[in-house]
Amino acid sequence: MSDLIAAIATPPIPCAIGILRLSGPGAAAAVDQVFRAFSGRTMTQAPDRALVYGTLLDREGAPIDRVLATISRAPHSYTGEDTAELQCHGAPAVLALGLEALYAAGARPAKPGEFTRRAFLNGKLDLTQAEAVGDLLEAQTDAAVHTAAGQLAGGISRRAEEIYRELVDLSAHFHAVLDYPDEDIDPFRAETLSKALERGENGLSALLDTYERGRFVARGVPCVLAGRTNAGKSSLLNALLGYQRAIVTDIPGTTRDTVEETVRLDGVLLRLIDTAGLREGGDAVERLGMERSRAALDRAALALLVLDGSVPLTPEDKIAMAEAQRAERVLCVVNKADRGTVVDLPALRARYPALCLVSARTGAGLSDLSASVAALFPQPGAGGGLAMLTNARQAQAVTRALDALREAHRGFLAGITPDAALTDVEEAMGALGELTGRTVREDVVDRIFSRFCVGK
Ligand SMILES: Nc1nc2c(ncn2[C@@H]2O[C@H](COP(=O)(O)OP(=O)(O)OP(=O)(O)O)[C@@H](O)[C@H]2O)c(=O)[nH]1
Ligand SMILES: [Mg+2]
Repeated sequence: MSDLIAAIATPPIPCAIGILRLSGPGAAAAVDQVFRAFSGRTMTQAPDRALVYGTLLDREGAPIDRVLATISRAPHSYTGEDTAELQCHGAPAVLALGLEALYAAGARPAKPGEFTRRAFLNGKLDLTQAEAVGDLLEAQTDAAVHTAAGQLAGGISRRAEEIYRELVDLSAHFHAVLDYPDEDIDPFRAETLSKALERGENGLSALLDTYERGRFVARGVPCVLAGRTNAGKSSLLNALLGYQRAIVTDIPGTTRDTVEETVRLDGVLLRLIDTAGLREGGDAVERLGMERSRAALDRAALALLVLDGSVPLTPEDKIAMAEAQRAERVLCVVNKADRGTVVDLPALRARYPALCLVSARTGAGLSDLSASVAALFPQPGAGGGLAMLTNARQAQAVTRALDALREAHRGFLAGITPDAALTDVEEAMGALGELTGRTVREDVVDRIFSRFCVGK
């Protein structure tokens, strides 16, 4: 049995409108204790989802604001329960008094994400949709908004559900054949099983293929600025950010620790990591910094390899060029173009198909750099097949389902009995159930919703 929860759903700063939100049994009755409609009618009598104008009262019954109240009755609400909203002036003190009055009227404070959690428990959203709500709140680019919106609209759930249903049919049919040998049921054909498994595998691996892009869109591309000391890595970071984030000097070894900032380049969100310049020697601090540089490169989807193009390449550039290969992709950035370029550009172009000539000092070439990054990470547009996996939990569930189906298929082709293969099919169904939340452990649910803010 669920109880009545209340929260302030808007940020605690003076703003145009602030919203108090309630969900659970008795929501309308609680509002009636803190709100007087100018019409004289109570909210318990008010029609569903109509805006009612009136006065908000504090817990002593003193008027504190003029507000709009609305009731959405179960099951036609965000949470699937009776819910109420009070749209007040966005005054933090008014909202705090209003919330206190709601507590006095029987509500208790909502926990982080509890409204959305209830929506999930009441079947209003599945787990991937609930996660999409979180992604939408945190979206920093157009593509991230579109991806979260696609997931919220059920893009992933639909694809997972199609595969799930096919596997349910398969195992139901099979159990029927096994359990009722005397009944007139179509015999189970090996070919049917094999085909169905193959369809499931194809669907799941297509879904899994969306993960890398989906993750980059939702969380940003991990991108490391690599290069020898004094190549201009920190200058480039500052130029891309548009302010002096990192210290720049002409002393080699200026940057010693990693510095991380997010930046949007042509719609691509980059988690840009400035690192200690790579060179032989250096003091103990610098050497530790270089270890961090290497570790960052190992995790990077992109290295921006910064070279000082105004002087010939040095042995330290060669070290940096080799280290940059640790990243999944390398974009070569030939810097200091304002001083003239003496490095052998054709030779570099032959080695690095993605290459840009820039000046971190004047800003020349930075728009080309943005375009080159965008070309490496094409962003999905609005409505363009947006069912993308965006987090590790989703990817792990799909991977488990796919592995189980492959196992079933392998075993089946190797001649193990179909009922043994079906055990693996059922394992795949379990993993798909976890993806959408049909079957999911309580602690996993806790973790997902604890990421949300109070009032969401
Ligand atoms: N003329 C010119 N000078 C630049 C440019 N970019 C950087 N510099 C200069 O090069 C020197 C080194 O720049 P940094 O950005 O500190 O180089 P870094 O690669 O971060 O160096 P470390 O942190 O020591 O590894 C500074 O004196 C900068 O002003 C550029 O595009 N043109
Ligand atoms: Mg630096």
